[in-house]
Amino acid sequence: MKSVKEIINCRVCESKDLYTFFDLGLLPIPNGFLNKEDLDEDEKKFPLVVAYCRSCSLTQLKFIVDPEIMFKNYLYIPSASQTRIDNFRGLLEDARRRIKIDSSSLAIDIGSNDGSLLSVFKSEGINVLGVDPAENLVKVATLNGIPTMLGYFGVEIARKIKKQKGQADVAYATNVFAHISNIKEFLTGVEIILKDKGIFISQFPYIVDLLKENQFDTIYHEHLSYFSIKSLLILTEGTEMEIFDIEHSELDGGSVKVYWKKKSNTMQVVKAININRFLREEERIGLYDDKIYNDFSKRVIELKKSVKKELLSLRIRKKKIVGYGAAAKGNIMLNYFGIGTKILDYIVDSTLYKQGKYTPGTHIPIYAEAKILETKPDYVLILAWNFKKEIIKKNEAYTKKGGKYIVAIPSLEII
Ligand code: JHZ
Ligand code: ZN
Repeated sequence: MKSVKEIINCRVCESKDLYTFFDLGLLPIPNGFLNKEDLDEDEKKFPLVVAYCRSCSLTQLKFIVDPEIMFKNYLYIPSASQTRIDNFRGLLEDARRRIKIDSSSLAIDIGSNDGSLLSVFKSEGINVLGVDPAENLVKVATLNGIPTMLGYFGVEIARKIKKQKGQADVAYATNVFAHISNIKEFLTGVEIILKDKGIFISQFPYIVDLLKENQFDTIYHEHLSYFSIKSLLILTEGTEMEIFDIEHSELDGGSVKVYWKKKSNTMQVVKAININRFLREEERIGLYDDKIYNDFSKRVIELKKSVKKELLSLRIRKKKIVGYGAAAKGNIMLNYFGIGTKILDYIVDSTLYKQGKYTPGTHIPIYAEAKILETKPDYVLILAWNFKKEIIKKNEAYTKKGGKYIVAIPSLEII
């Protein structure tokens, strides 16, 4: 694939009626952390433009970057955040409430990263298998005892799994559904790896929360699609899979857990009630009209001005500010707002792989979390705002010494 491809037809319904509502400009890929020796080199930047399909209501990127550039060597790991690990435990319980899972069951995680979700299953004696395209993470997961296949999930790898490992009782895709270009082929793959009575659970940030809470920084090159429930239902029409339940979750500032089964599976389900509730709410807030998208863009432009103004005024008063959480979304905020080393001295992050590196585009150095107490900055800008609670709780010692926090999403707040 060429390094960037323009999208003309909607990924779900093929319509050309894509309404571009927000353009963040040219940005580096959000997990493209740099080594010191790379800092003088020309960094690749890619367009970040988002559009809404007026026909099926799928929000999607107008330009997609070659996945090999983004995922081959991947520095994001879910296990760096306790809240995420807790959510993984919940996902096992979610499955258990719907099907029988025991030591004869197989759980497959698509986009299994370092194997964190499957570790929960393994610790309970359940058979596991991961699939992930990141060479570095497949090595880590395998070393941790989580068997993991290297590759992008689709029909081909699904056939291989079915032949070599058998079919799954439960399959997951957490924060990976949005990353898939050929989503129909992906669902065909899911159908292949599932037992007839098996279920598939996908979890991803929900477009309604994104728009309502000004979460513009979760729009980035990795996230090709921002699903509404309506668009998901249209997607399933041409596949062998169907949705039988949906739940909202607080994770990542608002995400949805979508439960799927094979159309041929006649198990008893709650289906219509929950799904219709989501559809009614989408209709009520105007998710199928341009206005909500235009209003969002206007608010984000205002947010950019107010946050930048506040940070600059603190710097003029010689206040020391640092960042917390070198999240992908953090890199979008820093680049789009134009926050660099003149504003932030450094960023801390619990991910070992990110420490010692520099943020893409803005070149801010990343250290371990302990640096906050060593240097006692006046303000900490929480870039991983989705984990605000966990971060503030963990840093009581800093707060006790008079440390303050700044959060920019959903709106500017000083704590
Ligand atoms: P976090 C990733 O985005 C990438 P990111 C991906 N594309 C996706 O879809 C989303 O996740 C959901 C650090 N941290 O998880 C760890 C601390 O240092 O919000 C992480 O680097 N101390 C797959 O990167 C970052 O913050 C802490 O106490 O935006 C959080 O990144 C905690 C809680 C976190 O995902
Ligand atoms: Zn569409």
